[in-house]
Order: sequence, then structure tokens, then C-alpha cells
Amino acid sequence: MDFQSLEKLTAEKYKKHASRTFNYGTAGFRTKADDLETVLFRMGVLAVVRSKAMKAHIGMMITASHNPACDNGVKIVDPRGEMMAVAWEEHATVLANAEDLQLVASVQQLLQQENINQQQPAIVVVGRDTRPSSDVLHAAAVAGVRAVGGQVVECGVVTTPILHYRVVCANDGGSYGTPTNEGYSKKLADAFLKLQGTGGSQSRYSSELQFDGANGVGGCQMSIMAPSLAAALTITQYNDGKGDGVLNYKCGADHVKTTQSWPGGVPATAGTRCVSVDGDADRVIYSFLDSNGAFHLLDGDRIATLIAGYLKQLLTRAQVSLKLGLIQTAYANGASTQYINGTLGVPVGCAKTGVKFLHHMALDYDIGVYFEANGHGTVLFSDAAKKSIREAAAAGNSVAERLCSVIDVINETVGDAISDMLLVEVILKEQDWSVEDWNKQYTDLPNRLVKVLVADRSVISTTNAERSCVTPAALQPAIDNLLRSTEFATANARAFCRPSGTEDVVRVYAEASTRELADSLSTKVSQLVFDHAGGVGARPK
Ligand code: 16G
Ligand code: MG
Repeated sequence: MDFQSLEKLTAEKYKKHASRTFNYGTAGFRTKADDLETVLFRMGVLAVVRSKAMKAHIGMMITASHNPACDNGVKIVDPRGEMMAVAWEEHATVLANAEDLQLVASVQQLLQQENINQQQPAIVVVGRDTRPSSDVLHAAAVAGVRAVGGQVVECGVVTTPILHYRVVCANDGGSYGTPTNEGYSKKLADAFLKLQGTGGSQSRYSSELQFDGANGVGGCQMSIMAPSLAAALTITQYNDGKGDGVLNYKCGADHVKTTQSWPGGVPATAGTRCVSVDGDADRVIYSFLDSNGAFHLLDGDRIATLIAGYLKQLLTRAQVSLKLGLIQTAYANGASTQYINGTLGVPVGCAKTGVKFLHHMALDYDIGVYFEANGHGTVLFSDAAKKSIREAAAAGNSVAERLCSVIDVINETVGDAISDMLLVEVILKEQDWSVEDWNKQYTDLPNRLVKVLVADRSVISTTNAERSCVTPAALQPAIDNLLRSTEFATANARAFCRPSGTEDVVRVYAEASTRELADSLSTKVSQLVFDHAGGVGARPK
């Protein structure tokens, strides 16, 4: 490798910001866009090194997902579509923070440490969202890749799931799909239309829906796909990014889920499904207003249980014996866990927050469904599972044939709002369910998620997939005590706290049989966190 160009660009164009340290967290680097140009340049370099190490195409997605429009970020995607290996997060952090004059030495050290063949060609697949800063950051990333002799494959402005799809297709010689944006859209639309057929005599399901694009790239992608879906789905788009609406502002999946309210910019039409995606379209949330105008949320837990229940039904009907399981996080509503385990009889596992942890646990099953309550999730099929389903289909098993199309409509490479939406629509139509019917399957326990400010959130450590606190030592016994008190002991109550991986706060989640109890529990646990873990500012009340 030749480092002249890297040295020159570092000295002249991409000088490091003094006095800031960057940390590669759960979702890569994410912060105010103005601070990120140098980081993106360096991540271009890192992606080249990672590509050489893996002898494969590596992905780079420039986005800050559901964060405000002024933020941006970058995630590196490994060859099979997973988030970059945890061991390399530290390498990314080191490169991002190296002094300008130390940068080349840091890269050389990394090459040596990981025993990388410098002659190995490197290819980086780059995508970006619609943020105003994404063009400048994209230019910096590409400059970084080229400075050390890497080749760039441009995806343009795309959703995060398209970028993951493109990385996977580029690495497997196109067997997962055609490695183009059009290839992605066509694969999903074709599988969807095949599953929906034409017409049908549904009395409860309606093919009409409202799509809330969060004023981001999900809106753009839906504009591209909606015409090809029109035979089976009547989509009216809002917050599509074409007007003067602001990205993620009072709309989109994160807003709807966290505020538990109807998105701005979407007409309040009773009984119509509203599909909200986040700023990079890897999360999806459904909601609707009933005839009294009351708001109802159908979140990731609800989508996961719908999908797992449906897959179980198909497997039984196809008489294909495969191990199906569902992975949730501690945030999953207790009612959903109870429903899927008790009523549907599908085993449920709990992973730490963060896509990579869920993804990893889902691989334990032949068919692993994973979803975070926030709407990020997908389904993974093992090679063996695909093989037995395809063999059954080839032998004339029509249910197995349907399962093959279900596999094609799913984006296995990462959670994908549009792909998940299409699958939900397939299931609702097949069950002939209205959105109310879907909502009736179980009743969510009232819950509350709040933030507590502490001086140093790293004093809190957790175990048992974040459901119990290890330190500060006295905190978990205090929470347990509270849960055993007469007030909560018989109220299906559950609570936990964990340090956020993306914000400087501690998150407290509480649920209980009534809204009052859930609120009171969240306040009391917040006070315990505040008292035991060095709370700052006003004590929660
Ligand atoms: C990141 C994670 C998301 C998780 C969220 C939790 C990825 C790609 N994204 O956005 O899965 O739900 O962090 O944030 O893993 P928190 O740690 O601030 O609660
Ligand atoms: Mg996202």
C-alpha cells in the first residue's frame, strides 16, 4: 500500500478536529454532522483495510437513522451483511481518534496486527441517506477509500437495508439477488405480487394504507416501488421527503413509537393502517386510529408475533419439520412474550439491545425471527432450512412453494422496513384481518420508557440480557424489593435499567397491569437509579 495520498489529504483537506474523541458504538459513529468529515475520510481507509482482511466487499452506510436532520453517522457492514465484527469497533475508534501525524502509523499497525496482505484488492460498497450533510460526508468517505487504493461501488442515496443487500449480493456472486438497487426493488415486488395474487375475496383486509416516510430515504424508495406494488396495494404517501417536511421531525417510526402518537403530516383517517419507517428505513411501526379517534400502536413485538405465528402455521401446513424461534430484547412487551410462548407455542429468547446481538441469537434456529420493540427486525433461514423448503416445493408441496416466496420477500441481510411491511401485508391478507383484528390478538401491558441523567453511565453494568443490574451492587436488590412490594407484586410488573449505547443517559423501562402502576413503577425505579448511580440535576418525580 502507498500512503502518500493519505498523508497529503490528511495534512491538506481532512485535518482532525481538536479536542473531540469519537467512539464506534452500537450503530457506528453517530453525532453532529459538522464534526464528522474527518471521521468519514478515515472510515473510508478502515473499510479498505477491512475489505483486504476479509478478502471481500465491505459496506459503508452514511446515515444517522432516526436522529435529527443535523446529525449524521456511518456504519461499516461486513461481507455477509452483518454489522462489523465487534473486535474491529476498537480499530475504528483508534483510527478515528489518531492524531493527524500518527494516522499512517496507526494504519500500518492495524495491517500488521491483523496480518493483512496489502496486495489484496479492496472494494467498498457505499450508500448514503437524504440528509443535507450526506453528500459532503460521502465525498470524504470516497476520498478515504481511494487515498489508499480501494475501489468504490456507488449505491447512491439508498435505504440502509438496500446497502446491506448490495453487500451480500456482491459477495455471493449474485445468488441472493441481483446486486443493483433495481434488483432489490424487483426481487421484493415480484415475490410480493406472487404472494398476493390478484383480487381475492377479503371481507376484513383492505389493501389501502398510508405510508409515513419520515421525510427520508424510505419515502424516496417507496416512490420508486409503489407503482410496481399497485396491483396489490394502494399506498398513499406522506412525509415523502419531496415537500418541506423535516427528516424525522414529528413523524417516522421512532417518533410514533416513543411518543405513542399519530405521525404529523398524515391525515387522521380512522381504521386505516399507517406504516411509519425511520430515517434510513430499517425500522417499521404500524399504527391506526379507531372510530373514537383513539391511537393504537402495532410495534416491533406485534410484527414479530404476527410473523412467527404465520411461519409456524405454514410449517405445520407444509409438514416441514424445522426449528422456529423468536428473539426479542428486554424491551419486548411482556404480553407479546406471553402470547407467542403460551398461545402460539413458539420458543422465545432474549438478547441484549442492538441488532448484532439479536441477529446472532436468531442463528440458533432453522428459522429465527428477531425483532426489537422499536420495529427493527427480520427473519433468518438457515441454508438447511431453505434446502428442505425448496425440496418440498419442488416435490409439488404448494404450501412449501408459498414459503419460498415468503423467503424472497424477506430481506435476511438486516431489518428492512419495506420488506417487513410487505410481509405483514401478505399475512394480514391471508388471515383476512383488519388492523383491529390484528390488534385484538393480545393486549399490551401499559409501559413507560424514561431517561435518567447520571454523572457517569458506565457505573451501571448489566447481565441476563440487560434484565438485571450487576453494578452498582445495591441497585438490583432495591429494584427487586420494589417489585416485591404489595403494590407491584400482583400487577404483572417488570422493570429494568441499562446504560444507553447511543446517548449519554440511563434508560429505565417499566411495565405493569395498569397505566398508573407502570408510570409509578418507572418513577420509582428512576429514583433508585438516580440515588444509587450518581444522578445529576433534578431527582425524578
Ligand atoms: C442502535 C441499534 C438499535 C438499538 C438502539 C438502542 C443497531 C444497528 N442499532 O440504534 O438496534 O435499538 O441502538 O439505543 O444495532 P440505546 O442504546 O440508546 O437505547
Ligand atoms: Mg434506522
